Amino acid sequence: MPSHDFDYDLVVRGATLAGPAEVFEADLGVRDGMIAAVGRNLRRGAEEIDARGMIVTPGGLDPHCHIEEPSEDGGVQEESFSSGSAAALAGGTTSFICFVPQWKGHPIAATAAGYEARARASRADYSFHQIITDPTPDVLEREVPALVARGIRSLKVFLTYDPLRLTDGQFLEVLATARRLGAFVTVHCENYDAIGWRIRALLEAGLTDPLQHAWARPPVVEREATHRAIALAELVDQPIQVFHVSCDEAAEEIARARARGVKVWGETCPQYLTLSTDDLAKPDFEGAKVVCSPALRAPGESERIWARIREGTLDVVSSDHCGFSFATAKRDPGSSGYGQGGAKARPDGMPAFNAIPNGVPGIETRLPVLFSEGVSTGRIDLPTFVRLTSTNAARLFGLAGRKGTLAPGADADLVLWNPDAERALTNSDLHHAIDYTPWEGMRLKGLPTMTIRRGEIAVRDGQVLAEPGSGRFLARGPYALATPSGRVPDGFDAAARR
Ligand code: DUC
Ligand code: ZN
Ligand code: ZN
Repeated sequence: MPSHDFDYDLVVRGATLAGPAEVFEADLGVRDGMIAAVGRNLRRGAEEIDARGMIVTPGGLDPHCHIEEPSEDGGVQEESFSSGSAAALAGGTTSFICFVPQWKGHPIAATAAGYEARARASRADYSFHQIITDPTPDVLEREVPALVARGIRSLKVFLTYDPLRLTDGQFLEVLATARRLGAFVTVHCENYDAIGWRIRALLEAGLTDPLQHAWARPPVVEREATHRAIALAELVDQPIQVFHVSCDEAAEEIARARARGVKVWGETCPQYLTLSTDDLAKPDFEGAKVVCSPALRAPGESERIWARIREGTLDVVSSDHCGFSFATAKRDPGSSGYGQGGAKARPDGMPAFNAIPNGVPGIETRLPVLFSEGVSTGRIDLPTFVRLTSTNAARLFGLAGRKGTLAPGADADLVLWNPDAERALTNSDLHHAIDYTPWEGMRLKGLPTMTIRRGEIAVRDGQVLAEPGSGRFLARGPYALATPSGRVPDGFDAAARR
């Protein structure tokens, strides 16, 4: 509580405030961890921050990151909740949503409690998407409703990856379950059989380099699965988000569906906005650093993704943070479920492209790279940056009003930016547990100088002050965006009868 001498616990004074709709000069007053007032000449706070010359945005909400995920063989990703959340905060992200795994043949309960216990070490606020790999009647009728009741209100399905993928029939059952429960569904869209077929042919031809990861899963593979996922969601009348759109062809499917009124949204990631197959083609296995799925695309494709952002088809930029160190895990074909088609070693001992664990680390660099490449270059304006990095994810995942806004009543999650500061990005400055960044050496213009999480200074000048365990679980209740549109073919609602 503020003492009687002060009206606020904290006042951020004289900043340029950048919200989702406008940019304006004002002071911002914080009380009890929440934004209490926005206006000129606010009365005194117990703590005052002189933010003249700075831009203040809402704290980032990263709705797609893989942190400390266990693999079925007993391993665990090296990025812990402590290191991953320190990295998030240092890069201006104050909350994130990560994934509770499920193994085929096992109930959700076999993984959920252990994973949720690990997450309590987070320094940033967090929530979960539940991955569904084995939608048995017990999972759909008993376990998922119990999760939704506890505030875990989004499901994630994969249409590819050996241990994770669902058939179309299973996907339909998940969509129908989500609809009944008012949950939201996110989808990894790539065609499993097409990728397997291409992988076998490439390996038979002796083509095993990291670049061939992209050859195994060209845009048509993503476009087909995006089209199919949307069509099945339309059939059920269940809102979905297509994760990590990498190419214009897939974005086009989303734009067409939205034009006919389907409740579908699209996400992309900094890697698809800034990197390309040129990075995958780097010699000495360096290309493995950017093996992720969907794959990086040809140079030039990223400008089309920027254009899809500006037209509003893609309205979230997540990190899809999924770190595997270059010296260890990226060379270990057994170290992740994120691979396909068996573990093949090459004569030089390195894994063939299909056995390299998929993923890039980016939870700390997401906002600075997007600010520099988006705002500082003039590709997007500040409100668009805010919507892409926090507001739209909050709307999609049931956190609107609480996260992603500078309005009174929201959590006081703030990032102070120096728009003129410049620095070359280098991994030794980052806080994640991974031994490289795909953006090594990139010149950044516009840097976060302070991150405030629920009114407390969590990071100042690169030093993380928030303690492990200080993050809070974000339970999510029902919300309108996740409700169906009311349109089903022939007026026959198959999902309502399940
Ligand atoms: N893609 C990745 O690159 N890594 C994790 C999962 C995914 O879908
Ligand atoms: Zn994915
Ligand atoms: Zn992912």
